[in-house]
Amino acid sequence: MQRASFLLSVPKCTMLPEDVGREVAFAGRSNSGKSSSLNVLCGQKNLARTSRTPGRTQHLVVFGLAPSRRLVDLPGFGYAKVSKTLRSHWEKELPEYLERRASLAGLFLVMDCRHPFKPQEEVLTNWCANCGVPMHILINKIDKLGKSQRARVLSEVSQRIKDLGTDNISAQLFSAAKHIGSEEAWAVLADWFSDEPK
Ligand SMILES: Nc1nc2c(ncn2[C@@H]2O[C@H](COP(=O)(O)OP(=O)(O)OP(=O)(O)O)[C@@H](O)[C@H]2O)c(=O)[nH]1
Ligand SMILES: [Mg+2]
Repeated sequence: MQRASFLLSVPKCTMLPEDVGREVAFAGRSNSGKSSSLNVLCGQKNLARTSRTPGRTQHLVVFGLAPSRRLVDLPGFGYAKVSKTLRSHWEKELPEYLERRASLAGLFLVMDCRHPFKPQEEVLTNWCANCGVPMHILINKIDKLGKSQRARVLSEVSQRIKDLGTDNISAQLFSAAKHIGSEEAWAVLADWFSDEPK
């Protein structure tokens, strides 16, 4: 992960690198901390660009880890102020990426712990449950919560997953700001990127 380096940034799935090997994508609402989480897990401060202003990541941004192993930082969804044209572009492009990308080994869904499971997050989670694409939820920004609130949000999210009756979705508490939860997340990535058959 520490050797991750920027490969390319593209507005369309058709411009992505060849669809071989394995890829893990970071998805979630705008401003949930996708780019920050990716940086923390790669141990590099400024690998993916982050910002206080939602709508920062506007392309599919691809980072290479090793030959045929990639991370993809996806544009966030749910940000009303992004132009209508850009929003409708991503509403088409994101499903295209999720449905067509054969090398997609799994999705990291980065959620803000203060309001988990907004409608689009629900849609994405249901989609993964139905298609069997592995999903790992980072319940991010837990530095904003006290101990009992952390436990409550984890149990709420775990219950939602249980209700879906699937075993390809998992969740954990995380804080990109305070570097909490990296070991658990690395273990998931190591599993998804391993050479074992999918
Ligand atoms: N307190 C706190 N702030 C965080 C955490 N993770 C990210 N942030 C802040 O949240 C804001 C958004 O972070 P980004 O990583 O740019 O979010 P993103 O999901 O990539 O956003 P888009 O690219 O716009 O979709 C920044 O101001 C980060 O510093 C966290 O764990 N705790
Ligand atoms: Mg981003």
